[in-house]
Amino acid sequence: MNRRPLNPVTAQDRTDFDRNGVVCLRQMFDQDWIERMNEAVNRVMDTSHPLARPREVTQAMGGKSGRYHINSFVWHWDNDFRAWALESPNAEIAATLMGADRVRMFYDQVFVKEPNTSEMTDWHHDLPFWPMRGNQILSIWVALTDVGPDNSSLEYIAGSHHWNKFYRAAIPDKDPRFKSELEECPNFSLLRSDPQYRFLSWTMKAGDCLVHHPLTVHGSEGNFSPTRRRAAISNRYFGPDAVWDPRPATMRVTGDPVLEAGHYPADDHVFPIAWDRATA
Ligand SMILES: O=C(O)CCC(=O)C(=O)O
Repeated sequence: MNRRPLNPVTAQDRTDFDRNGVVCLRQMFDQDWIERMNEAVNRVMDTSHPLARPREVTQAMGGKSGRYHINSFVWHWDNDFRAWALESPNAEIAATLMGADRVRMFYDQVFVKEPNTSEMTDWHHDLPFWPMRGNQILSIWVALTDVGPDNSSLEYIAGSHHWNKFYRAAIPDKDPRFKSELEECPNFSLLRSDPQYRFLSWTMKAGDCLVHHPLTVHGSEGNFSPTRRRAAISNRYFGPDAVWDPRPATMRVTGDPVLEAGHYPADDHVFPIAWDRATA
């Protein structure tokens, strides 16, 4: 399994990431990683591990077919996810795109939409969910299956990380604990013909990844393929400008770190160093 990205993250990738708030990187992970993580995802989807945090979106929404499964902070209790967080090319990709000498693991999330799953991922950006602030926080969404418009490709609004917006958190299963006074994120699915918005999405092969800024607005439609699963893992990493900001209506962090608000969260247990230029 490769430790370093199979292909270079280029200066053009960094420019695209800064400008659009998202970049698609092709084939950074070898096939062994993709096979290993697909097997791990199958295991995680049906586990009853006490630390598992499953969200069964289809079930919660009363859906009649398919399954939209989300699980978070899996690396805390699954060895394959731990290796994926700390020993795969993920962290180096994060550091390169952030321009950071050192990054820490924040958390991981599994997103699986089985064939014939109509539940969408509502348009949102990530930062309002998190007890964290900063510009150097990003997500690497790695496709574990081929993904296209029919099976729920992830879509972005280019440049939305520069809008100076902080939309209300929106969870696909509409969990009321995330309600807040913040402005609601528009449903951009209804605004596709509005020329002021540039929609970005990619047809992806398993092993391609999307890297996005925490304020880039994104979402995905259902998986309307009758045969093709869509599975991805999103790993989030942060760099030196991140600060702990435990606001109301933000997610609980597995491990329940006790940290000082307004400071860099240097907790080696909950947020271990995943990549350091000095030792890489
Ligand atoms: O896979 C999806 O539909 C949602 C992914 C997402 O919102 C994320 O990785 O931040």
